[in-house]
Amino acid sequence: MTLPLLYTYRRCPFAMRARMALLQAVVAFQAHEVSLRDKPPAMLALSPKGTVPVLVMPSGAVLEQSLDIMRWAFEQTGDADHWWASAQTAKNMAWQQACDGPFKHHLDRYKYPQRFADAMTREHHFQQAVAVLLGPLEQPLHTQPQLGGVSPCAADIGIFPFVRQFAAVDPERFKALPLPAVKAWLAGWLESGLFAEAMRKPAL
Ligand SMILES: N[C@@H](CCC(=O)N[C@@H](CS)C(=O)NCC(=O)O)C(=O)O
Repeated sequence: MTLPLLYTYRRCPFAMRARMALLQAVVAFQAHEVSLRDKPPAMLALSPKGTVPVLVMPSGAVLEQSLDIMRWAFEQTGDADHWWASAQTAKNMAWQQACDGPFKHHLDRYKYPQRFADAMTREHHFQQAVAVLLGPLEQPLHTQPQLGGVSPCAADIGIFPFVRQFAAVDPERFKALPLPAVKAWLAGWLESGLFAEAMRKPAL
């Protein structure tokens, strides 16, 4: 094995952000698309927790958290464009934590209500997802196009795949939200070349 090997799942937002960081940093890697229902034994042997993404270095070292893979990717080029550094401000770290913590919690229960024994309604989780992340994000994205400022940073690609997932549950409902800056930011990322490249179907 000469290139780092990324165990990935195309539609997983954690894996999307890892792939986008590797592509943005122009770090060559080999991708292994996995089935979450039938995970490769080689991946489970290296990372028994069984989530993707997992990055295996030629040295055998393993990174099994998407944010660690992103940091590693940007470090390989000395973070030349400051994508990682700009994501490490107190504000951007707080956005990332709000995304991965409370927003993801409500997103999962809004998207997959049947998977959770939950006393709260789907509507509650929709409203809370807006309250903990999307509503508050409107203000910074109203004054600057990206969380990185004029240019994007790792927080932009770290967060938008989850907002994409939220929007896709009920696109009409998302479209009706009074959050023009968040919607424009998401639309920009969905149309970006980086996202298109990260979502390219693996060759069969
Ligand atoms: N904290 C992990 C979370 C990764 C994660 O939860 N990935 C999901 C897919 S989106 C997964 O692999 N779930 C395991 C499964 O569904 O069996 C990270 O940031 O990489």
